[in-house]
Amino acid sequence: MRKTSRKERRQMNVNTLQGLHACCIRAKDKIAELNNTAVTNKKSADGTTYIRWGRTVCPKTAFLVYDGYAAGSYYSQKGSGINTLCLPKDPNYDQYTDGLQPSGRIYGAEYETHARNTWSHLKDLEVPCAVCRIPSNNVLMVPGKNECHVNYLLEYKGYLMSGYYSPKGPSEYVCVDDQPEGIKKADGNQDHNGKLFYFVEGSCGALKCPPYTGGWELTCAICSFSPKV
Ligand SMILES: [Ca+2]
Ligand SMILES: [Ca+2]
Repeated sequence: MRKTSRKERRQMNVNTLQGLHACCIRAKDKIAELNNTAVTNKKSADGTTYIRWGRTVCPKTAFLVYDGYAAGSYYSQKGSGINTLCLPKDPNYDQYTDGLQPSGRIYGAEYETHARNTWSHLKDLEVPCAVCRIPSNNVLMVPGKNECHVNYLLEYKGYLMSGYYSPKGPSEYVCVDDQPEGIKKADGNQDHNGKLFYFVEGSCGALKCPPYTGGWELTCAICSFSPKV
């Protein structure tokens, strides 16, 4: 059997080292990928959730818990809940009584945006929502801003929306994503008027103008605490 020369042995060592180097790079990439997955699917109780109104997906910084239908009380009825809910698409019922009895009521939500250039195409379409989980446990909605303050990371920005200003039904202010999705109703009738989403305009007086401008639609931002250490 022929003996391997010193030159051949050196070349074999170089090949082995190159193979190990490539293997290390692949392992490093895999570890980074697994770390990223671990953060996204983190099972610890750290972190919090927020609702991304007007969208069926979460930003890349967040994990989708579920997407569903924005819903609340009927726009012209004075009762039921004041808050807006993100109803899951797969409800579970337990005990029930057919038909309507004395009760609270809940209705799907529509964009009521016909009086504007912006989003007029969404009028009467349903408002979706996505429940998003993030590792940060500190989230706030900043009304009137479409960017975040120092040490806060922008989750999404959009427009402040609420029910109609004149006393009708109860409502709250929510932040709707500035790339909204609108869902057509299954029955084809686009105008059921349940829970309604209107833009919110500033009204000068007790509201300081400037800095605010009467009649302009307010923006909003959802921001998570993310200090740069
Ligand atoms: Ca409507
Ligand atoms: Ca206006």
